[in-house]
Amino acid sequence: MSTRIKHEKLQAFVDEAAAMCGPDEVYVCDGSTGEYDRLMALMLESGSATPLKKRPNSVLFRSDPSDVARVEDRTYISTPDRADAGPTNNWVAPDELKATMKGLYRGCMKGRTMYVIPFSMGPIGSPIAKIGIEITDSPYVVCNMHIMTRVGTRVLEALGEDGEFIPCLHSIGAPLEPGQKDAAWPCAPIEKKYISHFPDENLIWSYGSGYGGNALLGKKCLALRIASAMARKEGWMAEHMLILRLTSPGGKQYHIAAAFPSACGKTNLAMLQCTVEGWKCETVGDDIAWMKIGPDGRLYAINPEAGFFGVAPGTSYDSNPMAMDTLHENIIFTNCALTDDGDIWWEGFDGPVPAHAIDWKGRDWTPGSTEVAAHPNARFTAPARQCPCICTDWEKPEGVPIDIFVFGGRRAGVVPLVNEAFSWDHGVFLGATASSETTAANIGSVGDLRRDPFAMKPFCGYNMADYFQHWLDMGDRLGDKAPRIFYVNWFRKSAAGKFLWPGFGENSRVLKWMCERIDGRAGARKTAIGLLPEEGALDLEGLDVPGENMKEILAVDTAAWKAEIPSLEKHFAQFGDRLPPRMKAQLEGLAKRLG
Ligand code: SAT
Ligand code: MN
Repeated sequence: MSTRIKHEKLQAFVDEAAAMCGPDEVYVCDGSTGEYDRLMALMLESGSATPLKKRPNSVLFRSDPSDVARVEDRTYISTPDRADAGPTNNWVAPDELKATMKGLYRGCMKGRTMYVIPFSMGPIGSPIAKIGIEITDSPYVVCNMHIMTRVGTRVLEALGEDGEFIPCLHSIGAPLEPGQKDAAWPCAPIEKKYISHFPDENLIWSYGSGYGGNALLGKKCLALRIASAMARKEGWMAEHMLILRLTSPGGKQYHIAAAFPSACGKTNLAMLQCTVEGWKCETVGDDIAWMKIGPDGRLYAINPEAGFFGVAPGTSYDSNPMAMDTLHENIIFTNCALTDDGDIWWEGFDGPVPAHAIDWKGRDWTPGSTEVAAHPNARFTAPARQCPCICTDWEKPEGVPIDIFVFGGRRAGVVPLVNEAFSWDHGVFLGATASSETTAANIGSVGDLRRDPFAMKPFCGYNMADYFQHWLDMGDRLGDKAPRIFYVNWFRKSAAGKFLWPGFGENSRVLKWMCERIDGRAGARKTAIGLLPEEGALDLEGLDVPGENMKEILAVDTAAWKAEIPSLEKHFAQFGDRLPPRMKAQLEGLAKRLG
């Protein structure tokens, strides 16, 4: 039984979508376990999902080989004025894009059910939360949304008869003719995929893909691209950041929000196991932070999501035991390999490599094969509440007060282990110029230097230069209550190509220094690029890192930094005169300090 809608505007959205897409049926989701089980049973029966004997209530999906990740070059920020999307976004005029997409949407749900998913990003009723309505023809999307967001009747109740919602329309773009057999993973070819955002109308239209951020519209589309544009208008922040709580041996809590480009260990940091004596880390969120200034003038953050959509390959008891212990039951795996005893497997999994498996394309796989068993972007969808180190306050409606912002990237050279910004403006400059070397997870040659400002390049729903200005404005409003800003690089390598810093749990030593800086208890030395830990200020007790390594990763190589200036100038030049003068002043200041 479909739930009844009592909201006129919502009913109109549903009616219009149904008239355009032409589904056989319309079903409004109630968010119940029964609903999840029914849809999952259908997908198990059709063969699009495979049950996993080893993990209760868990399944494996294999996507179409053409539909395995976000499609950035088919992702659009559609504003009436192209300049408002800025140089880092793809743009098509709203009228043109809508006309094209309406053509694709016409009759696209033929032979399928249209699901209406009321969802809340953030705990229902939180002053920071927002409600979205996703319309989709994919039961896989419905089940994933059940895990990743709060879904169903309780959201409709919160919406009432005239509450505000963000309409999100999604279709896999694969209508079914009568008698036509469905594909295991129906989707449209790449040239018909569109992930479109209309920030002026708070509207999302997605067509042709069933995978991750292309299809689970609450995540990157709503919680980052549309939310970032709303946040600017409304004076808050929507950031691509993990949130964690550190507690000192004395019981003092510190909250950290951190942004990293992909393949820099963000999920691992979110679930950090502290190696420094007496310190404890808890996870609030692993991907997105929504932050508002609270009544006391401090910045409060919520995790708008309810689950983790994590990269599977490389996740192990070595790299992230807390993630592994989240995955025992109630999980949707996508594009992982299947073992003969009914478990999942991926490259980097603990223990021996299976002698035989079924790879992500459904073929026999044996060790030594030239191809990987799990797709490099294979994923797990897991309820956050199952994480053993989930913070007791992770669903607190008012959020947690942020003390520290961290930016970072993967750099073999130049960038030291950690430095602290001199000021808010300098911190914004560090975020705006964040750089990382590409890995196998990115397109392009491995080791290329990329600038990914605030790790938001693929996710900022408006002109990135205006986004820098928004950060400056937020700092002005926060004044002396603003979080302190740090920049880290866990990935320094020796000339011989060996990592100089052990990373993982040992990164807690660096976080401890940050907390002590806040409290005025740890020393720093002023350098041209920022404030670095003074000799002896980093707690290295019980850590076996050679002194010369520490010296190298805490040194500032003036010549190497000077050589970065042209790349920084080029990066800023793309924003033309929209670049805030305060950012330009920061770059000039750096050049001057370097001499
Ligand atoms: O596929 S998602 O966009 O949800 C995940 C990611 O690419 O970071
Ligand atoms: Mn992300």
